[in-house]
Amino acid sequence: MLDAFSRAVVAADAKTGTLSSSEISALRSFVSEGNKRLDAVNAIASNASCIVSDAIAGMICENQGLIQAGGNCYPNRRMAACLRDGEIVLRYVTYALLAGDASVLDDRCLNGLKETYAALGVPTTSTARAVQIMKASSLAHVNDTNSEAAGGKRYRRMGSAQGDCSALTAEAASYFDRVISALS
Ligand SMILES: CCC1=C(C)/C(=C/C2=NC(=C\c3[nH]c(/C=C4\NC(=O)[C@H](C)[C@H]4CC)c(C)c3CCC(=O)O)/C(CCC(=O)O)=C2C)NC1=O
Repeated sequence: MLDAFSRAVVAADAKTGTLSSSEISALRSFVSEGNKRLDAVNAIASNASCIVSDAIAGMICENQGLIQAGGNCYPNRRMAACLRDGEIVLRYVTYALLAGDASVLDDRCLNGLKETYAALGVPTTSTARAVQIMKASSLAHVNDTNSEAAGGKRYRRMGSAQGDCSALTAEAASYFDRVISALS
């Protein structure tokens, strides 16, 4: 498992070289933008159960066969496994975002997941849909663009300092996309 720092060390060592000035400057901005990153991780982690349950509910709402006999969220044992998998995926996305590196997500969550799902008959298109909804809702929490109209009683504004979060948002989005492409 690597993070932004150990990734730079491994890359430099592979070239038998010292860290280049561009690598150092990338790490300098990783540090100087660190609070923003922590706010983003917190925005996702502290809303995780809402993000997961909303995404799985949305996925089922769009495809109700999942909770009928023969569907992969039926009976409750499978529904519970599905909710748990949503939590696992979101948790590893937050780890990757914290570390600034996808390796923890790849090695500990995605490696072999497609094969496991194939063996168990878990539909990957539905899983991908749930991950897509988790992505939309997580990015809304990171940017505080979630609306009271969509959130209802559960609406929660993070109220973090406002600023340019475009790079961080794109990075977070890439981890969700990585999950979707690992399954397809
Ligand atoms: C640390 C990383 C890690 C991951 C990622 C993981 C996933 C994982 N999900 C599983 C099952 C499962 N996963 C689902 C998920 C779903 N079914 C659906 O219809 C939906 C599309 C979807 C939810 C979005 C279901 C229903 C099962 C149980 C399948 C069965 O037993 O028939 C299993 C088989 C063992 C078990 O049931 O616990 C694994 C290993 N386990 C891990 O340890």
